[in-house]
Amino acid sequence: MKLYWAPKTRSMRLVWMMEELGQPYERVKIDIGDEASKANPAFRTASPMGKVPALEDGAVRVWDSGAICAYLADQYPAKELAPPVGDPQRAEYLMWLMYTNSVIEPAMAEKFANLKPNPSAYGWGSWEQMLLVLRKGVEKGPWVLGQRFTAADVLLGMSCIYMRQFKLLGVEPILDAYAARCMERPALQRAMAIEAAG
Ligand SMILES: N[C@@H](CCC(=O)N[C@@H](CS)C(=O)NCC(=O)O)C(=O)O
Repeated sequence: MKLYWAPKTRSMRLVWMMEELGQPYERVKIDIGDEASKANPAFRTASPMGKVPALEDGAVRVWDSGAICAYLADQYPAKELAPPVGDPQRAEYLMWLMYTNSVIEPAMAEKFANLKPNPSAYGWGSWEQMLLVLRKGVEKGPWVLGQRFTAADVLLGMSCIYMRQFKLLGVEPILDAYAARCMERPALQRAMAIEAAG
C-alpha cells in the first residue's frame, strides 16, 4: 500500500490508522504548498482534488480520510477496527465514522468563520450541537462504541486533539479525557513520532 501524505494535515488520521493496522505500507510525501508536487500524476489519480491523504492499494485508489479509514477497516477484518456487516453495532459505527467529516469539520468551519448558527438548515446542526452529541458519544468510554476501539475513534480522537490544539475548545473534561485515552495508544504515539520526523 502507498499512502500519500503531508505532515501536520488530515493525513495524520491515516498514519495513525496504518499504525493500528500494522500492515506494511510506503509513505509518499506531498508538499501541499507546491503545485509541482501536487501535480504528481500517480497522486492525482488517487486524489483528483490534489488533497492528502490518499491511498493506493493494488488497483484501488481512494482519497478522503473517512473513506480510506472505512476501506482499510473492512479490508483487514482480523484487526477488528470495524464491526462487520450484520453486527448489531455496525450502524452506530458507521454513524460515528461519518461524524468527523460530515459534522465536526463543517461545524469547525462555522466556528472559524464565525457564521451565524442556523441549526435546522445546516446539515451539521451547529458547533454547539456537534459538541453536545460528541460529548454524549464518548462520555462513557473508553471508546465511542464502548469497549471496542474502531476506526471511528481514529477520526474522532484526532478531531478532539486538533480542536484542542486549534484552541477551539473551552473547558471540556469529557473530550479531553477521551483524547488522553487516544494519546495512550502505542499506535498513535508511533504515528506522532513519524509525523515529528517529517
Ligand atoms: N475531506 C478530506 C479533506 C482533505 C484535505 O482538505 N486535505 C488538505 C490538508 S489537511 C489538503 O490536502 N489541502 C491541499 C489542497 O487542497 O490543495 C479528508 O478528510 O481527507
